[in-house]
Amino acid sequence: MTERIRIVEDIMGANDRLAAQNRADLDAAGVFGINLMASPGAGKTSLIEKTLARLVSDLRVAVVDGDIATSIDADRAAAAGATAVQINTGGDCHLDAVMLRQALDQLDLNQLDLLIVENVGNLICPASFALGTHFSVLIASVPEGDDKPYKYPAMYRGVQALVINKTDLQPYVEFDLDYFRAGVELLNPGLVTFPLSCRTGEGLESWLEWVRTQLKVLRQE
Ligand SMILES: Nc1nc2c(ncn2[C@@H]2O[C@H](COP(=O)(O)OP(=O)(O)OP(=O)(O)O)[C@@H](O)[C@H]2O)c(=O)[nH]1
Ligand SMILES: [Mg+2]
Repeated sequence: MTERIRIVEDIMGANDRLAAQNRADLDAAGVFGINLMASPGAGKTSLIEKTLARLVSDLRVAVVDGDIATSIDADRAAAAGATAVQINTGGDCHLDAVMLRQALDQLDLNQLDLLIVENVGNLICPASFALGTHFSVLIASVPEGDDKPYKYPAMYRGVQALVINKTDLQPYVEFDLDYFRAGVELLNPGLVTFPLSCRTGEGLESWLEWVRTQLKVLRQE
């Protein structure tokens, strides 16, 4: 038992060391990195598309897409104007720092402003693996249900911003926003939250402003 724990600690330690190296490389190039996590279908690629549509005219953006098998999402990101790198995890349910390292090696960081990583759709495993990005952002979506903070606490605890997507569906599904927010507040008090709809565009502006501001803050440090 003791031995098994030590091995797990070694693996996580190695991941964290490589994540620190990834972060150092992003910092050196002044690239703001976001690790976008969510359950399958919450709207990660949709938010990336909407973000690119508004930002690629003045920012140079790369998207690293983690998926179990296909390149569908990376193709969508490329079509929306990003430099896109696909990582197929071959079945793994999360990205790790080694995989991001391999993707960064394919990019010229000095030619970028923003890096968006789309993690594998999953509310459990991605929470355990640091990548080296500056912020982890979780997308919850209204049809998933208002109990998700209570059921997946590690994910909600470990992020620096929260998007609540598909607000256009609120009239049609049972989603108690107060109950949802109370769960978030217990786990991650004061978490910056952006309710929005990728479908209608409502609420997107505050999200885009936050991304722009974080990039400015990074470059002033
Ligand atoms: N009604 C509504 N549908 C949305 C919204 N955002 C995304 N969708 C739809 O939700 C579905 C999944 O969106 P994606 O952006 O592919 O979700 P994803 O999180 O990238 O999915 P995976 O990569 O497979 O985990 C698509 O049919 C989108 O059109 C929204 O704001 N409102
Ligand atoms: Mg996707």
